[in-house]
Amino acid sequence: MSALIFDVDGTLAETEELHREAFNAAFVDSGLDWTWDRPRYKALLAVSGGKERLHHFLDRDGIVLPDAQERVARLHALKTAIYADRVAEGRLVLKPGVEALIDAAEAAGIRLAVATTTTRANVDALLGSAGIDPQRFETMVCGDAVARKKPAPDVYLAVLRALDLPASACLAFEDSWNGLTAAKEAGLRCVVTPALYTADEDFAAADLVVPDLADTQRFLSLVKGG
Ligand code: XBP
Ligand code: MG
Repeated sequence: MSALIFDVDGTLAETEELHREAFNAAFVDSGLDWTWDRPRYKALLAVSGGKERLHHFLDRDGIVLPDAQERVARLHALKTAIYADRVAEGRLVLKPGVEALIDAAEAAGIRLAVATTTTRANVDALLGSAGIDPQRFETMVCGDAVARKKPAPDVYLAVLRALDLPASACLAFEDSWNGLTAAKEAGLRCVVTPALYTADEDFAAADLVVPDLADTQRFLSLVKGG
């Protein structure tokens, strides 16, 4: 048996501009005069996880927020709701080759999984808007389910445990250095499709760097008979 393990943001779809838009909308709705433009968001993306990114922003900019833990959690919940609404409006499309690869893997009896830093709500919103049943993924491990987010390997190790498969029987798909590092530290081979905010990152550790996932048979051949 073998499996494909997908990252979400930047891999299934180009999502980070919509995340940035949702963060900024949450700031406005919360009466905060913060704005994350593209250069600032690019720098903040070094930290995976929306809540961790907010705390990093506060620390980096020396912003002291009373009850910061609670305020950040509330702010992130609002951002997540705004993001899900905008995804439901059809603002995102899957990246080239993603749906065909999912279909072909299933037809070949290759199992599917998700290993992401974002929330399950965001994954369901994206898959729902793309008309893909989340149940097609045998297991999904999302950011808050593990102690350490990417680049730590925790989400990938949790997926391998859930699949009861060795890393050698699986193939990971990522878009960022954080994600690639997490996959490699879990012992996985990893295909990288760089995204808008990650195109200039270091992918030397990747097993393959391709512009998109259109070459379905190439990826399936890497895990067939696994
Ligand atoms: C990318 C991330 C996430 C998103 C924002 O996740 O680091 O934090 O930027 O989503 P992935 P949240 O592992 O799928 O590339 O605000 O829900 O964290
Ligand atoms: Mg990603």
